[in-house]
Amino acid sequence: MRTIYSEDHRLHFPQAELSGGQFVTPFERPSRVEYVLNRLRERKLTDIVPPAAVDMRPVQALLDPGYLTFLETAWDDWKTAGMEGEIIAANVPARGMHMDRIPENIDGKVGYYCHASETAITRGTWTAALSSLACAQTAQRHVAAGAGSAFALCRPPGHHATADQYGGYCFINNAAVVAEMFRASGAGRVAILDIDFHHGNGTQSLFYDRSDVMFASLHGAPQETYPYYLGYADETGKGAGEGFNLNYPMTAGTGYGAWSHALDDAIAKIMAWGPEALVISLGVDAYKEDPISFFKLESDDFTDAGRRIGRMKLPTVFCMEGGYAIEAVGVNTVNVLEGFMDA
Ligand code: SP5
Ligand code: ZN
Repeated sequence: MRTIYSEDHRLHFPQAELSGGQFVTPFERPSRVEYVLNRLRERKLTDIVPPAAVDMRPVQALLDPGYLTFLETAWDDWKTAGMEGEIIAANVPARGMHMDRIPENIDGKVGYYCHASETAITRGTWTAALSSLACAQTAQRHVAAGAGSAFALCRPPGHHATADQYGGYCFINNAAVVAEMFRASGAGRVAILDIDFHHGNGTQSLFYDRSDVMFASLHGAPQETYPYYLGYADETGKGAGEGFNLNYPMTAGTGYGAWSHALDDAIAKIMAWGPEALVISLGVDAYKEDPISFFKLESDDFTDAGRRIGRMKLPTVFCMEGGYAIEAVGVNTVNVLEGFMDA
């Protein structure tokens, strides 16, 4: 399986993440990717290529153009306004306030376009986010051209980003753009299966009223963990999209027994629908040692999960999402890919 990778991800490395009332080194940091690259090489998965140029057309179609302009210009606007530090949202349009009026002031704009203030924007964030997107797009073209699968080693990740909000370490929803590109390249039905520990709120929101893209997510229950305000089992889609959104929230301490049961259910429902392409939001933060998560998967479980996904026998693009037990991220990620190829 080919890996698409760009070193430009390194341009996104904020100094700080707001966590537990303190500023800490972000959990989502550049070294995560180094562990994945090292493990790919160790396992001789050495077909690692840089992405082609990003294509903004499918992105403009799916995401809010004002949001994209904001991401592109936020750093300069922040500095021009005399702000000393990195961009961190200090305000949000909360209950009872206007949700649809965009302030002119950059501090106000930041809150309008952000849903989680743990995520900072810094000088290189936009370039890095575009390079991450480019990896996903190149992987999609490779698979659309007939390769059975591809791995987009995306960083920063994407599945928490909506049409007009960043957060959860995500800026552009790579997996959603890949699904949209599969639709544009002729697939009538596309499934997105999200196995990151966190609910893929961004992806869900982008396709919630659509029947051409099915979204399934296995994640920590929103009562107990980020993103807190979405990801309940009764969110099944709306309008034409009713029945095309599947959430599997699970409680703290969930191990591979219950988790793989949910995976099998999601896979069965996806297969019964008959999609022509599959996008995997590949986070490995369901791992037992993950510092911000609470599932109990072992490294071998990721191999088994990959095998179950591989048995779907669908053209598949893997987009890297989360995973913060840094030294195990490489093994766990590559285990999924090897299980997939072994199926
Ligand atoms: C892509 C992805 O996995 N995003 C995850 C975003 C999680 N945001 C909330 C992080 C909360 C960290 N607080 C940790 C306290 C640890 N004791
Ligand atoms: Zn996650």
